[in-house]
Amino acid sequence: MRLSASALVLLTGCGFGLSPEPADEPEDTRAGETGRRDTGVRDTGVRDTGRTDTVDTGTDTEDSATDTGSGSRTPTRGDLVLSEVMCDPAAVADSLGEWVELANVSAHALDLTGLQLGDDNLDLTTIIGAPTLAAGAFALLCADDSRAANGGVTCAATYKYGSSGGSFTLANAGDEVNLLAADGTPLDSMAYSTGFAKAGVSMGVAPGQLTPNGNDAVGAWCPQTARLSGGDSASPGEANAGC
Ligand SMILES: [Ca+2]
Ligand SMILES: [Ca+2]
Ligand SMILES: [Ca+2]
Repeated sequence: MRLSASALVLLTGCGFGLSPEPADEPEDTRAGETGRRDTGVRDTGVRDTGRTDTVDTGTDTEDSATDTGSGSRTPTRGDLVLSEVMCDPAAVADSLGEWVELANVSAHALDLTGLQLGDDNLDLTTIIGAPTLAAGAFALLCADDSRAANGGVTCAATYKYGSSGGSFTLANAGDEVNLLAADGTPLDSMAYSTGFAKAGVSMGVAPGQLTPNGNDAVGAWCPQTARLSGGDSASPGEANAGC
């Protein structure tokens, strides 16, 4: 019994020891070749996947449906309105005193991080700061956030002032203001021509026209006459006076 069992073990061991060896060699070789080919395939796959993910994440899903974690959400079209512009400050230089006011006309707090301002010549710039704007509230995006320097307004964020790429200005004769979400989605725009901007007086949208389409008519905009500490007139950060 013991001998026959040992013999079986030996025979079995020899049998398995002989047969796998020749079989392993081609398998290993194939695995190596396949692995090299897979590496090339995987590189292509990773590139493709990365592009797809980047596009998907930056566009629809997160911006339209995801809270930002602080109870606010990223704005979509209809949430924000360009409500007031100080195109031609008189108390201070334009490079210090220009600003754009936004109104949150949605029912949600909005995370303004990454908002972009530009004109039709693509003077596009991303705001500096990460403000949250409460539902129904107004906030200023400014060339300069120092109240002592900018004519006396409080700013939620700033932008790079200038009329070349990566900066933004409000021309006195005529210009456009385009507001884009962080992913480039257009949120609102307005345009004006000569005669719209008045020295030392901002222009604001009448409360009844405070929608992305309502502010497209020049007649919806009117001078804001509350006096600022610096001497100019505007209604920064608060509801506008009617026309
Ligand atoms: Ca100006
Ligand atoms: Ca508009
Ligand atoms: Ca205002």
